[in-house]
Amino acid sequence: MAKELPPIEERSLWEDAHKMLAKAEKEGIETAWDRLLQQTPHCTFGESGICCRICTMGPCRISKKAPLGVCGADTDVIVARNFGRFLAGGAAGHSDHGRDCIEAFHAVAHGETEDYQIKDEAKLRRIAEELGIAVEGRELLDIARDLVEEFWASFGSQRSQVCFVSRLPEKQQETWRKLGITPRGVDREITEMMHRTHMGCDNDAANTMLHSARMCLADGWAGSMIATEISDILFGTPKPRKAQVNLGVLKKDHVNILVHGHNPIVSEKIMEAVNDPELIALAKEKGAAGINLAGLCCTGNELMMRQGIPMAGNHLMTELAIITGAVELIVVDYQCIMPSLVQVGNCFHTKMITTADKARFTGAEHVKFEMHNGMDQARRVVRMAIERFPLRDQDRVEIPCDPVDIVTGFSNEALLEALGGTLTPLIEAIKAGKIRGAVAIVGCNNPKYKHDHCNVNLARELIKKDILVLVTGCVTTAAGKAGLLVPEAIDMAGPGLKEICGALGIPPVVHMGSCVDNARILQLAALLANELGVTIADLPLAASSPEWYSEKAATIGTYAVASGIYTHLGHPPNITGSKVVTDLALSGLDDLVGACFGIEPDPFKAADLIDERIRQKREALGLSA
Ligand code: SF4
Ligand code: MSK
Repeated sequence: MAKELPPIEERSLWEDAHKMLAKAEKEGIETAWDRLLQQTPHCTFGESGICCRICTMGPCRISKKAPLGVCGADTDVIVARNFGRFLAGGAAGHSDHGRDCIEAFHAVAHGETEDYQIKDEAKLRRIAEELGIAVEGRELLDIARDLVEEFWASFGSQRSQVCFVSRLPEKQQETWRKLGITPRGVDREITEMMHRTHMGCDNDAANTMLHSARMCLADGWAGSMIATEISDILFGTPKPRKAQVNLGVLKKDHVNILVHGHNPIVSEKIMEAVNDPELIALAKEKGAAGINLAGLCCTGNELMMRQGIPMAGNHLMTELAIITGAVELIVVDYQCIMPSLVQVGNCFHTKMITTADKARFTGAEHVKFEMHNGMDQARRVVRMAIERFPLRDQDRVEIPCDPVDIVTGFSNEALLEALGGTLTPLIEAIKAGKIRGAVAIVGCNNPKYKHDHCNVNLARELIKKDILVLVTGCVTTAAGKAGLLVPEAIDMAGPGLKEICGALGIPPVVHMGSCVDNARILQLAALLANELGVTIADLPLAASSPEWYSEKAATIGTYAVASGIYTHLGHPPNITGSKVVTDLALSGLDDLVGACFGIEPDPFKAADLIDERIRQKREALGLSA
């Protein structure tokens, strides 16, 4: 890492980012790139995972001179424990989001709220039936109450497996049983990870890694999957719709409100409140032309997928969105919200509102959202935003570009509908080699990379190779800004993908949702495997998180691998200090679950790596490479 900041053009791929970084420099506002430089070089013990802080006989740092911690733990044990706890953070994040969704569903099912309703009754009945709950002749809320209990059971330790493991091919379930990695309960696996990694428990790196797989599977096949299914039931299952992305979605003459975080429970209510005629009239009284709502990160993805609300930016654009000077208020729930947003907001008139007791920020105002008061609190927050409009200094406002059009909303239900109600056309296209495979590009930004360079170029390279790309999380905005999320993007695809997507009228890069919605991709993989009578590991699929930063992204990668999906990462987690853990991640897991991680920072080389994996899977299925 250089000792000085790279030129602005080298920090991000995008014009809107360049302009806001220049504005930040001119106005003396610090951003993540400045702080990264201050933190560079990073601690090499931390980077390779060989610093242990698990007890107060330490902290212990492993070196040639001191190869063991005070307790005798070696580098493999220390790395495996650190990595296990890192993954536990990610699993807890997604799954606690899932828990909040169950609580909301519980409140609706028990008639404890009027602010939230069931929007997709058919989906509720379908999932209940799938999980063995009687639906015939029963009231909807009766079924909902049973489904709530079924979901709760996947969080504790009442069951031998979490509910959606049943979606997997039997052969794959058998592999998990033999390896002892069938997830039993979300909370159980996370708690057990904390227990195992206490001093004096699991002192066998491979064994700790296997439990990591089990815990992450609990997230993928329960915590996250439940979050997605309930969000669809309560707010509607996404359907293809148009939307727009980048900082150009902010409006100079409107009150601008940004929603940031992950859970749609808050943002859906904010969306309803901005459409309240009384509040619109109040905004006009204050001199604005209206109220404009835009999203950031995954709350943005949730609102964009279901409601077509525009997306202002992904992870590294969150500070830059405020630097436009046009944002009255940013309302957040949890995860991926930089604490610096309070300070950046203080450089302008921008107020930050927190809504969850588990994610409060010093300097922000707290407006607690609960099931019984969501709508009232949303109106209160929107009113606060309107009151701030007269405080805006219009001379400091810069909206740096025009928005880019995208198409979003590809839930599995919507994909199936586009395919005519069955997977057969997709399977035929795969067999014929017109679609050679599919890759989910997911995850974040990280200022250690040129912002979105890897996300975009990997997607571009893969579609050229007739590989369908599915995106979620912050990669979505990157793909959207690059013009990849519209049907016309087929002109950038290889001939086979162009033909199939052209016939279906879908983009070659398909937006499937937020971080928790990676569960949609797991489900799609299981549907394909079941249809073909193979396991997920046999399919020509891969995943990638080129610019990842978060614990959650590592957890997603681990559940993808443990589910049989080869997963590329732009950089390794902090595990390189252990040969045992690194070898397991990069190859050993392949023998156990049929997939492993691959590391490659260059998106062009990564595309070749993934392409080669897909070629091997196709050949093993007896298909042309
Ligand atoms: Fe050191 Fe062992 Fe304590 Fe870790 S658990 S800090 S290696 S003594
Ligand atoms: S928000 S986890 S930066 S994708 Fe889901 Fe974006 Fe990564 Fe957060």
